[in-house]
Amino acid sequence: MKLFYSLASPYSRKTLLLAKSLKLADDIEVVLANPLENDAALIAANPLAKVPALLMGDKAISDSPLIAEYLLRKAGADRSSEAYMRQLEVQALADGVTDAAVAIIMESRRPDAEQSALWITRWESSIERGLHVLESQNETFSTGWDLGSMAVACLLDYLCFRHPTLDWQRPNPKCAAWFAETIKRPDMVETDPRK
Ligand SMILES: N[C@@H](CCC(=O)N[C@@H](CS)C(=O)NCC(=O)O)C(=O)O
Repeated sequence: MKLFYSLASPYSRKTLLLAKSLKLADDIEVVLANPLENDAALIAANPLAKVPALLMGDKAISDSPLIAEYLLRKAGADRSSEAYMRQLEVQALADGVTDAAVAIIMESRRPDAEQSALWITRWESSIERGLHVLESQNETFSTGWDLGSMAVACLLDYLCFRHPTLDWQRPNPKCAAWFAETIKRPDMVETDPRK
């Protein structure tokens, strides 16, 4: 399997963390791709030209929750439990907050006159509200290392990496305390986007 991957992409990182935790990483060749350069091999795997995309022979799938589902199924993980449903809920929320954080960065790269203050404010509000819910539901991801906690860890490190002036820690102390420990995990260190 080939995983089209960008170091800076929190969605890519989540799929690689999951592959590692499922002991599937040795079956995966990580192919670095910059989606904004319209890499032909990436586009052949994903017409949306986004990472991550997982290529298996002549078949490819994209969108990190779908790739995660494929990896979990391949590993024979139990996906029928209520606990797994919670993981999917946490992933959906964390990915949604990540979408808003990525959108602000993309918007900031447009010429000043073309940037939308209205959309940036909406995305900032989504981040604030989403983090507030993660903080209030922190027990749903903070006791293990699963798809939900990986999505939250990738989100929080993306905020540190790309939004260094956003003080998300002070209003969300439980998330901050969990993240301070989680970021030391060897797999988080190995997938650090700053490398
Ligand atoms: N929902 C997708 C989002 C993937 C995504 O937006 N990836 C970004 C990189 S962080 C990308 O490839 N952006 C390129 C673009 O939007 O053209 C997923 O979970 O995989």
